[in-house]
Amino acid sequence: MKLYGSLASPYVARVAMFADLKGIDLPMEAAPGGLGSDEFRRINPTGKIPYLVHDDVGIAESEVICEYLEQVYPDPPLLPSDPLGRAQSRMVSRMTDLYVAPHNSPLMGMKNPAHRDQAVVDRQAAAFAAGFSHVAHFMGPGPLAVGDRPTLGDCALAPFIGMLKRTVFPHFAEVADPTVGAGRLAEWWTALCAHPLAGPSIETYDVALAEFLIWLQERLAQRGRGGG
Ligand SMILES: N[C@@H](CCC(=O)N[C@@H](CS)C(=O)NCC(=O)O)C(=O)O
Repeated sequence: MKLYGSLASPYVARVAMFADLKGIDLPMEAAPGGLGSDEFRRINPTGKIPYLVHDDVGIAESEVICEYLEQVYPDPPLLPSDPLGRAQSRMVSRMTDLYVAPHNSPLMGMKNPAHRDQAVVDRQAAAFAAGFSHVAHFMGPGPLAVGDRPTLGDCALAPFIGMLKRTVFPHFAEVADPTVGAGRLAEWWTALCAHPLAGPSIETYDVALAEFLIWLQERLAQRGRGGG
């Protein structure tokens, strides 16, 4: 079993966290030729990471990969045992993808207030607030996404929150961090970070993301100086 990806991606981090919690050693390899490259598209036609290869069969999409790992390695279970709990955990994962993840891109390039379109920032802030509210609404009993053991929903949401904590919340006061203060997402984040396996996994992702952001900044600065 091999996972194409880089841990700085929140989608790859979801799979990595899921594997960590299961105790699976999942070897990771960078996408040959880079994301979206012709070379990588010959392996995965979407050009995206994560991409799992098992017995020469490719599996795309982070959520599908996690569901596959759940079936191949059922212990410890990372979906609740009851159907309602399962649906709640899956909803947190799906709501993250549909109602949280897409709102980040329009803010890229607007960190500098001089390059800011306030109407776009306000629109994205409202979209984030609605997305967080949906996610919190559909969580099960706490403190984690569903109960007191991490499941699929936690693995999906945590990397996105981690990413927003580095790339959005500190730069856009309009976008409120839902894990600060009181409320369901604050309760969730505190409990997840304190979990003996989930906490270190979140930390590992944060380190990888921080390194990637430094690399990206240096690359952009180099380009700005005409370094190609
Ligand atoms: N829905 C996909 C999203 C994966 C995704 O967008 N990955 C990004 C990295 S964060 C990527 O590979 N982008 C390269 C591209 O779009 O060419 C999943 O859940 O796996």
